[in-house]
Amino acid sequence: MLTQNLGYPRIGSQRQLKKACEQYWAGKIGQDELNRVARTIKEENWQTQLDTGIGLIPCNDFSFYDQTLDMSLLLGVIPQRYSPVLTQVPGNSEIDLYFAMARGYQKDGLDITAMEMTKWLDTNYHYIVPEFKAGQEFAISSEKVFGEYQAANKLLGQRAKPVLLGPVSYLLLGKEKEQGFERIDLIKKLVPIYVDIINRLKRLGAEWVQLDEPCLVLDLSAKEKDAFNYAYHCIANGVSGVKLLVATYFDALLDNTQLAVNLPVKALHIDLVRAPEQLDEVLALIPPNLRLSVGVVDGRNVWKNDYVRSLNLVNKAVEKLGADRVIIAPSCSLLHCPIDLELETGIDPEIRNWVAFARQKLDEIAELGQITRGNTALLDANRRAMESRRSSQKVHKQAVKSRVAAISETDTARKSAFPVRQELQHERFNFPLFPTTTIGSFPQTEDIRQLRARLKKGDLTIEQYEKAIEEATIDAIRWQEEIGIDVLVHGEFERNDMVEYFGEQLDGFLFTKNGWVQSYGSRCVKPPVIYGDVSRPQDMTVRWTKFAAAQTTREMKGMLTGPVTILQWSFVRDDQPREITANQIALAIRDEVMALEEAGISIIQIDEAAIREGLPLRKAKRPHYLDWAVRAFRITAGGVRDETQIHTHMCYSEFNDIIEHIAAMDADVITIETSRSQMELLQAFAHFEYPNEIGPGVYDIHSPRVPGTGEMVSLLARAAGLLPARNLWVNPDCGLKTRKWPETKAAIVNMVAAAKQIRELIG
Ligand code: THG
Ligand code: ZN
Repeated sequence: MLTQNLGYPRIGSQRQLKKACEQYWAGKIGQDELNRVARTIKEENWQTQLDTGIGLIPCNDFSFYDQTLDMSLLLGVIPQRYSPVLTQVPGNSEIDLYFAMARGYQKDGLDITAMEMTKWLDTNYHYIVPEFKAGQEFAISSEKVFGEYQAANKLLGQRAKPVLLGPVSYLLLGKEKEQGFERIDLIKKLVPIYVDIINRLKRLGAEWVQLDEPCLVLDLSAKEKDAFNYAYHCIANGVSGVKLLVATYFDALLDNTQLAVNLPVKALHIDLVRAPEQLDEVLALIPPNLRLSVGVVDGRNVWKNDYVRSLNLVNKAVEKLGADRVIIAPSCSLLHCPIDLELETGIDPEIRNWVAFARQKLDEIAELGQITRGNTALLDANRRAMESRRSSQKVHKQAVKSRVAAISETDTARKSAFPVRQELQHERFNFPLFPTTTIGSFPQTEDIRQLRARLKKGDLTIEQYEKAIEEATIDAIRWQEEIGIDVLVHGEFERNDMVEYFGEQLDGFLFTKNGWVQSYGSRCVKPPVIYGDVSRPQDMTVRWTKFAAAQTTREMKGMLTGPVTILQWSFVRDDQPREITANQIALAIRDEVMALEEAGISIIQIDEAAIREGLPLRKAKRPHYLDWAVRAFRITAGGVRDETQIHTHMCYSEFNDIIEHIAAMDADVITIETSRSQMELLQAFAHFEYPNEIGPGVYDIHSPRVPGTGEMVSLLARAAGLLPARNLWVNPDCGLKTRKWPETKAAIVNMVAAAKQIRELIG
């Protein structure tokens, strides 16, 4: 039986690509060195896959920043504003244009904004959104895919399989930058370019080409379905002698099954980890000759594969199709997994035996192939590992299960309704109109990062480390007092990441040393692994929050991450529904909230940055998710007194379709990212007559640009036109940790001045 992989992590096992890119951007290395690092990573990845014995091995899954941006360059979808990067700056080349599209270009007398970035379907990976205009033309504009195929072919021969984002998903995942057309109508102009690309790959020797069409698992309009038919019939007519594989992932095909199985291609890949139930329907409808790639090894999570379960699925497919029409594969690209479990020393050996990273998943795919060829000896060790995880005391904590089962309706609601709480809180705090605050983090300077690194290495004692963090915290507090912020934050200098920090302290979580996963560009995250029932052995944030509060007479916000965001940005258990895990985390965070209140903290922010991105891809599944997600948040906040003010924060997203659920969270104050959309987002809140208090971000922190007071005043005036002034707060967008101090200070000083002006204007 054939095996294949759909994509492999490209950051390098030591994050070599991150380091090389950042050095290139800083002008510390040249293009030759950057290319050398890239070549080494690609060759190592191919060699690893070759050694494992995988049948079809992907190429062009490498990217310097993002594979969707690679497609835009390949297809010539390059917005006009980037032309000067090549025409006006001698010495720049394609890679500089490419990085300019990804990151913007602010040097050589140019000031060009970056392209928009958004989440890749329901993952924590971000892609660069293609920008289309009405008269959009397409033309092959980069040689990368061909060069990469040739390099792979040299190493792998016929096993190298170029990967492209398919034409329909490429269009659907982009956006119109002008009015008066629909991007899906561009399919007619786009498809001939795909035909050219595939024919060129064929001439270079490609036997298989993989076209990713994740949009086949979304709710599609009739027109979008037609576009799939149109595109693939044109491609099938235009190319010959090359086998096309259409890859779908992250959910079931459902009502698109008929469409997908009848596309004129050689093979269809389906995700049987997210949606095992779709196998029956696909097998019932599959025409003769179409091969089926069964995604049975989880590309989105870190659990060791359950061979018995996978083989049940594989065998069912083989019974219907015969072994030569079935391909064994991971559920999706392995991009979303950490790279190599071998590099993790220091994980509890019992738990380690339940886990597989990308390299280990390749072995699993190869082993599943071997088992179907009769090597059943491979089953025993796997069975033992599964049994060990199912029955382990480390996973199952009766006390936690009982507590979740006992959550009552009163646990999920504040004592009084918001109007009562607002009265009490306004009396207690006596803030001016338009009170000022920030979202939580302050710049994580190189000095601060170094402290943590030195502590880990043993170059600093814990006392020395804490002393230095205390000093940074005090400095930040003094500065906030000086400039007159109303609600202070401690700056989070002691935290690495808003999820990892809590994962490190909660029971039931495992954290890794090197389990990096690409989040966007060179930025990576190290998601913790939730392996067991979650509980909170001791206070997590009280020490630092109390320390900070004691340095000032002003209000100090306690800062926590909410249960849905912790869940969303961790590797989660696959042996129980997500909502149960969310409730367990919610109880742990609730206990932390109560401990902060007990310690005298009167304003507590519970961030739910990721609540929107947890939304299921299919509309039909959304109401259930929103019910349990909102309930989990309400559990965290439900225990405090009416006078205690609960804040939450949500990142930039479309709120229109979920506004009633945001209101149902019933936070006293919500801060949202709005500055990039010029307060457009607030319209959803205004239209809904959102009852609670709200802090629309008044400046975009994603660039070092310092906003003027005037522009912030006019944004606030706009907000005050939409919502009652007594409900409005003043704050920036989130993410100051990625900024430097000089621009942060200048911008916040202007923001406080803006608050004063709007008070005079409106008060
Ligand atoms: N934490 C987690 N997931 C996230 C975010 C987060 N997903 C969405 C969004 N925020 C992604 N944004 C970032 C921003 C910065 C970084 C990562 C994701 C970052 N990472 C360091 C790097 O790659 O250099 C990691 C090193 C470190 O921890 O010091 O800066 O905030 N979980
Ligand atoms: Zn945010």
